[in-house]
Amino acid sequence: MVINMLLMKDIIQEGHPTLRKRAPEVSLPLSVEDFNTLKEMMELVVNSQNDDLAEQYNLRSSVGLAAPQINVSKKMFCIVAPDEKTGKMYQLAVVNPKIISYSVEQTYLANGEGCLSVDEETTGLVKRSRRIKARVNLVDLDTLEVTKGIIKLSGFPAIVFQHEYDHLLGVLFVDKISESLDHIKSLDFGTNEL
Ligand code: UDB
Ligand code: ZN
Repeated sequence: MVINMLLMKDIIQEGHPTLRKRAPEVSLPLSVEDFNTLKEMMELVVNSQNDDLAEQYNLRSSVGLAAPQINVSKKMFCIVAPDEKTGKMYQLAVVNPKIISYSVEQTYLANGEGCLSVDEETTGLVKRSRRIKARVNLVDLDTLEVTKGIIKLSGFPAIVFQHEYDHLLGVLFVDKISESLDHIKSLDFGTNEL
């Protein structure tokens, strides 16, 4: 029996004060409550990439979700996003991330970014670092294990990571929109469909 499935109605929208707060760190070891929250967030993102479930529950095909977006002001997020070169899926449940280095080289999604917490029509070009290195706690949602580590990401997964990380700082992509980024090599990666 499905008890607690997150839906689009559970995602708060621009204008809600929680989206503008700097989220406090999650206390470790992870509480059962925080673990369950992460698991529900991951389930929504995974379900949103399933055509049948997306249609049934009216889900926007999503690549990431940060806890403040469901009105939980804590430093945690989920990512389910492909490497645009290899197609390899990165599925990450992240707690207390800290980006420790940013490549000088920048990039942006040629089709622009959107956000689950911003109305669907709003998109814009956002400059991001092409590669990042972050200190993270990765949560295994099957075993409850939390592993401290350093991850390096590049391309699309790095863009998603930076977008979700911004949510933990109270920053939205609309704060960062540029008119033209013609001087930077873009990541033009299909349409905005998975
Ligand atoms: C998304 N999806 O999930 F370039 F295969 C967006 C929405 C807001 C349009 C649903 C998305 O960008 N999908 C996508 C894009 C591609 C290629 C592809 C699929 N988010 C997550 C979000 O709002 N998290 O807070 C917005 C993304 C914009 C850039 C990174 C995250
Ligand atoms: Zn977002």
